[in-house]
Amino acid sequence: MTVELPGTPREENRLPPGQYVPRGRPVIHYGRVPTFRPETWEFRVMGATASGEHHRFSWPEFSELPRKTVLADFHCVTKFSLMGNEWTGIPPSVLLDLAPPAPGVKHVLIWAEYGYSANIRINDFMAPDTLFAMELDGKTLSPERGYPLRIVVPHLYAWKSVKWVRGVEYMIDDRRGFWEERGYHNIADPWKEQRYSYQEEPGDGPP
Ligand SMILES: Nc1nc2c(c(=O)[nH]1)N[C@H]1C(S)=C(S)[C@@H](COP(=O)(O)O)O[C@H]1N2
Ligand SMILES: [Mo]
Repeated sequence: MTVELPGTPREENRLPPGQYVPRGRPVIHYGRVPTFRPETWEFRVMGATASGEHHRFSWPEFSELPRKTVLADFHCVTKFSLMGNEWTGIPPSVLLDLAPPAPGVKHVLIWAEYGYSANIRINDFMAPDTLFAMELDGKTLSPERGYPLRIVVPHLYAWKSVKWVRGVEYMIDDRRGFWEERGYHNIADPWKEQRYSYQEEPGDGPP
């Protein structure tokens, strides 16, 4: 399904350099699809919180938070882009109000099942298109797309859009996540083609 909003440029004009629109809608991830167990699932807010305490949300607590819908494209570093996705979920601003970071927090590590993680800057976390998504195109996420919860950070390469999210860690000093430790760019802006860590400039990432 392609959604065209008034004022939204045509798909061809929304493609970052080096990207293409594939046939079909690829699903990719490292490892297995986890099983969701609502009784034991919890969302944790760790690291440098304002209170110094960690926060925990059960599935009923987390899933009742207010939702919004975002229309966005998403770009995998392997060069395919998925255009016009309508994500519905909880904006990070809601979480930042309930579980605020300490002053000085500049980075967030997003944690998932099996220890997958991705780091983003706090400004990318707070960006208006970033969302803890529970629905795609009006339907509950499928297991392989991240059910019950994934983050989408559509303005960065899609490895940062962590599926099966279980928590966030607020960080004063940056630390690399799963792919950022394995040669991928710390920031990952597709419009600047920030694909690999060898492209990083001083200040783009931790030493
Ligand atoms: N937990 C987890 N999230 C993940 C990944 C992964 O391996 N594990 N792969 C990432 C990559 S590289 C991409 S391109 C997107 C793919 O999302 P999709 O399967 O919905 O197309 O998920 C991202 N999120
Ligand atoms: Mo990817």
